[in-house]
Amino acid sequence: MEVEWVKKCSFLLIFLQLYSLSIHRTASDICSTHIILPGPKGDQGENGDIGEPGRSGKLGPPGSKGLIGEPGQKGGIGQRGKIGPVGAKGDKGNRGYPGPPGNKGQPGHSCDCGRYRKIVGQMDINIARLNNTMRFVKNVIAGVKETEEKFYLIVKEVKNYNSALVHCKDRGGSLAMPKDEETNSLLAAYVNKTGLSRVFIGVNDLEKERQFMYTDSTPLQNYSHWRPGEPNNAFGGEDCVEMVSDGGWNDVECHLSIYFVCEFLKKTS
Ligand code: MMA
Ligand code: CA
Repeated sequence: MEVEWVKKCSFLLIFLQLYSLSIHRTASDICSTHIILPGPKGDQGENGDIGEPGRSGKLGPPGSKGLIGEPGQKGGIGQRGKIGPVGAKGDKGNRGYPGPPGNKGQPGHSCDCGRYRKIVGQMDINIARLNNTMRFVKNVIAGVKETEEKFYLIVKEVKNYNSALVHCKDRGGSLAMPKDEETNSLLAAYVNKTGLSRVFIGVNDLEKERQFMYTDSTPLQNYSHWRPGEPNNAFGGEDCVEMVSDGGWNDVECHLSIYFVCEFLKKTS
């Protein structure tokens, strides 16, 4: 502190000397009571101790960008991806074919039901008859045999003697009545050709036992073709006659259901 003051005072003294030159007063007159003059400068001191290491410098600027690296190794196969979203709705398909017609509805109630039922019932009967006729015509087309006077038709529907006779009569004929060997042979061949073993023919002794007659009520005359031992009226109940495939006749029970042969007279006009 004192040194500082000495320095200031030295300057002041110089200043005052210069000032006194102008006002004719001496420097010693001004500072004579307060100012101590410094001694001569001392020797230079020893070198100080080595200082502590300085603080770390500031962070330097970033270096320039390095070269591009080598490509890495190919990675392993990744996990299966998630299922994709639902696809867009497809276009509308073409219109389907029309379905089959439905069942016929119930008849209404506001009509004359009784009358219509009668008509429908009659139609059912007619259809059934038509079906029978169709079957008959099919048989005719399948193969009919003929002589000069008659057509012969094997009906491949099993019936007892009486029903068979009715069937033939309904169609304008009768059960076949072979009255000579030529006709009998023709029928035998027909039975064989059709693959049958037996058919009813129009012969019976229904009216009087052991008196065989044709179904047109004419008696057997010059001709018959009984198998050996026939007619034997086995078990006492054989009044109708069948032809077997060799052309031979055998008396059998009338209620048997077997195929039969019809005959139809050719028109003589
Ligand atoms: C059957 C039957 C008869 C016929 C005899 C012949 C067993 O009865 O067809 O009508 O006379 O066979 O053996
Ligand atoms: Ca017999």
